[in-house]
Order: sequence, then structure tokens, then C-alpha cells
Amino acid sequence: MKIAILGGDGFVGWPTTLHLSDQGHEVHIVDNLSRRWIDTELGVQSLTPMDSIQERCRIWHEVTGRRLHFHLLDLAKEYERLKQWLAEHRPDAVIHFAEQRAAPYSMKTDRHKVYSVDNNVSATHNLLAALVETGIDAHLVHLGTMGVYGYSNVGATIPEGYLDVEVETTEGGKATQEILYPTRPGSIYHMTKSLDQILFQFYAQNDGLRITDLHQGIVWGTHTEQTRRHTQLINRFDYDGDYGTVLNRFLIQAAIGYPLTVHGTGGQTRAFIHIQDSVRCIELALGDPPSAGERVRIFNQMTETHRVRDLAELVARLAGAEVAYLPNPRKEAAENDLVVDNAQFLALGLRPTTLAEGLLEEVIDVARKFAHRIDRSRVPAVSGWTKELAQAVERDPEGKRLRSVS
Ligand code: NAD
Ligand code: USQ
Repeated sequence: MKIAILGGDGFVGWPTTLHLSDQGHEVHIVDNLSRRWIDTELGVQSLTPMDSIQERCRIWHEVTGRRLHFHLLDLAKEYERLKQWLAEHRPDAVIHFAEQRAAPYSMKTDRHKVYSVDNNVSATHNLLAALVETGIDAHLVHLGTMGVYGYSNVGATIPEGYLDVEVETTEGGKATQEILYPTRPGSIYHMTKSLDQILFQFYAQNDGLRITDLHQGIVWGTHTEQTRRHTQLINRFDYDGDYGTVLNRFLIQAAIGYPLTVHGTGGQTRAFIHIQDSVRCIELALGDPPSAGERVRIFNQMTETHRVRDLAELVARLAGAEVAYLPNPRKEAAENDLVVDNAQFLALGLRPTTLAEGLLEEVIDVARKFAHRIDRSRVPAVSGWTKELAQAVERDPEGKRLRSVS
């Protein structure tokens, strides 16, 4: 297949690119490298040293003989170029990772809110409009998030995207309807993914676009089978307070002797998936496309759920680290339960890689190797969901103590 990977220079996009190229697909990366610019804006860098995208592609060719094609293009701002690119390359499948994906970054200031909405919603809508206009019948696989469902304690399993509801008709009878599971996003970033869902629903129903939306949990780990093949194929690894995600952050914190930064009581339960399973799920979804006219196919792309404080305690035991319970910069439920249906991927053959597989140590080893690249002052999460929360985090004496750990 000819596959376009939009956002193929990112944390999940790069290992997906290598995985699909390794299987013999013709892979084209389309990326505006905005994530690298955001590193510059924030004054942080990936824990792991990343080469330029062109150099990464050259090394992959040297190691495997396979070619990767890189195209510098902004999906959100360059609609005409995107349309021309699609018309010229006519991919069989398009995998869409190209969005601003950090919740804390999206909540930093009004400018970051505006950027995240403009970038994510325009990128997705430009892509959909361009697919219709060029008449390309590519299977669109989008990376969405578990966070669109919200984290309320309803006491029921979260289904794969849709919910059957019974409504009272005007005649006083009962009618059943299938609806998108009601969204309850917890950040501007998660809200953009909720908006994406409506765009997909419209274009599938109006234009017969074939769309799969993967509601992914928090991705952890760093290596996949392909990124291990050469030091210069290494994946990016975010550890800072905006882009670092919880489990990967705890693992690097443990590696450098930094107290594990639990927000609030750590009673938040979240869904997780290892990076190796993430790329495998994308492969499985690609092999099972919906037909034109079908509703958007939604998969819950996660393998296990964990409470944040349990993860902290697990990592602390494993690496002998201290756990710090900090004021939460986010507005979110202090405690929640989470039960998620992921039957579709299991039925397609996914064999989950769980926390128990020994891969936690692998991340700690990578973090120890590159510990000299970590700026400890960028570890705390300081983007507040409201001005008051941001001020509270700033004032907190425990947080101050942590910020000065050196
Ligand atoms: P990332 O930030 O590392 O990668 C995103 C890539 O998209 C970057 O290379 C960036 O330069 C590019 N990009 C952003 N806007 C663009 C635009 N307008 N035009 C062209 N390129 C653009 O993110 P990631 O962690 O690899 O996540 C990829 C996708 O998966 C995201 O959409 C994210 O919402 C979703 N996701 C990620 C996780 C996770 O834990 N990392 C979990 C669930 C879902
Ligand atoms: N948390 C801590 N300590 C930290 C960092 C986070 O306790 O040092 C807590 C947060 O308060 C939150 C939970 O851990 O309750 C998860 O935070 P996170 O930053 O790991 O994940 P999140 O902001 O939800 O975003 C990440 C990705 C995003 C993806 C999402 C999947 O950045 O792209 O969509 O995970 S999900 O969470 O399933 O919606």
C-alpha cells in the first residue's frame, strides 16, 4: 500500500512509519515539524537525541534498503498544497497524527488555546475536504483519544465509540437511537478531538469517506522493534511538564532521583498502551477498513487501566524512588474508576504488552543513559487549567522544594 503518515516525525508517528515501511509499504511522511519548534519555544528537548527527519530517513535506508519519503507541509495552513499533494500521490491510506497533542500545552495561555484549536481542527477539516475534492478513496485512520469520553464515575464500561439510547417519542412511545458516546473533554486539546469526531461523522455520512478513529489511551515506553535497530533511529521521548506523559515521566524521574510528581491524591484512573502495541493496532486497523457509507469505525486503543498513585508506587518500588503528592494544576476528578471495552482489537489479534512485561526497566535504562540531557527545572508541570490553579501551583511550598531539587 501507499501510505501517507501525517505527523510521521512525532512520538507515535515515527515508530509507525518504521513499522509499516518494514512490512513493505511505500511510506510518505507529511509533517510541518511544528513539534520540534515547540521544543524550541518551551526551551526543552527530547530525552533521547533525535536527528533531523531527513537523517532518520537516510539511516533507515542504510539499515534496511527501504526508502522513506518526507514532505514538509502544514496541514492546517496550506490547504491548496495539501490538495495538490494528495492529487499527485494518491495514497491508499492516510494515517492522521498531525495535531498538537499535549493537554497542558493547550491550557498554558489563551494563545496556546487558540493555536491548539486552529491547528487541530483546521488540520482535520482540511484533510477531509481535500479527500472529497480530489476524489481519493483512501482509508483515513485518525489517532483520537480516550479522553473524549471524560472520566466521570458512571459505573459502566466505556463502549467503543457508540451508545444505544432509548428516547421517548412525541407519541409517548419509545425509540432507540445509536449516538456517539457523549463527549466530556477535560482540556482544550481533548476538546479538539471531540470536535474531530463530529467532522468525521459528517464526512462519512455525507461523502462516504472511509474513516477509522482510534481512541487511544496514554502511550508509554520508547522503543519498538524497528527503533532498536540503530542508535539514530531512536524515538523521541518527552519528559517535561507539558509534553511528558505520566508513566514515562515517573520512569525518568525515578532514573534521575527526582520525587515522582503525583497530581493530587493520584486517584485518577487512566487507560494505557505500550508504543509497540500502538503501532501494531494501527497496522490492524489498516487491515480492516470500513466500506463507503459505513459509520465511522471507532476502536478503543488501550490495553490496561491504572490509577496514577498505583503507578507511582510501582515505579517507586522498582527503582527505590520517593513519591511526592503535589497540588493538581488540572481541573479533573480527584478519583475515578475506568472500565473500557477493547474487544475489537483483541478480536483482530492484538496480544497486549502489559506493564508486567519488564519494559518499565527498559525506559529507566534509556533515561539513565541520557540523564545528562535532562533539565530538572523543566520537570514540574506548571500549566494550570485556570489562572487560580496556576497561581496555587506556583505558591505551593512543596512544589517550590521540588522545583529546586538538583
Ligand atoms: P507528537 O506531538 O509527538 O507528534 C505529532 C506530529 O504532528 C509532530 O511531528 C508535529 O510536528 C506534527 N504536526 C502537528 N501539527 C501539524 C500540522 N498542522 N501539519 C503537519 N504536521 C503537524 O504527538 P504523538 O505523541 O506522536 O501523538 C500523535 C497523535 O496521537 C496525536 O494526534 C495525539 O493526539 C494522539 N495520541 C497520542 C497519545 C500519546 O500518549 N502520545 C495518546 C493518545 C493519542
Ligand atoms: N499526572 C500526574 N503527574 C504527572 C503528569 C500527569 O499525576 O507528572 C496525571 C494528570 O493529572 C492526569 C493523568 O496523570 O490525571 C494523565 O496525564 P498525562 O499527561 O499522562 O495524559 P493526558 O494529559 O491525558 O494526555 C496524554 C497525551 C494525549 C492523549 C492522552 C490519552 O498527551 O495526547 O490523548 O494522553 S488519554 O489520557 O487517554 O486521553
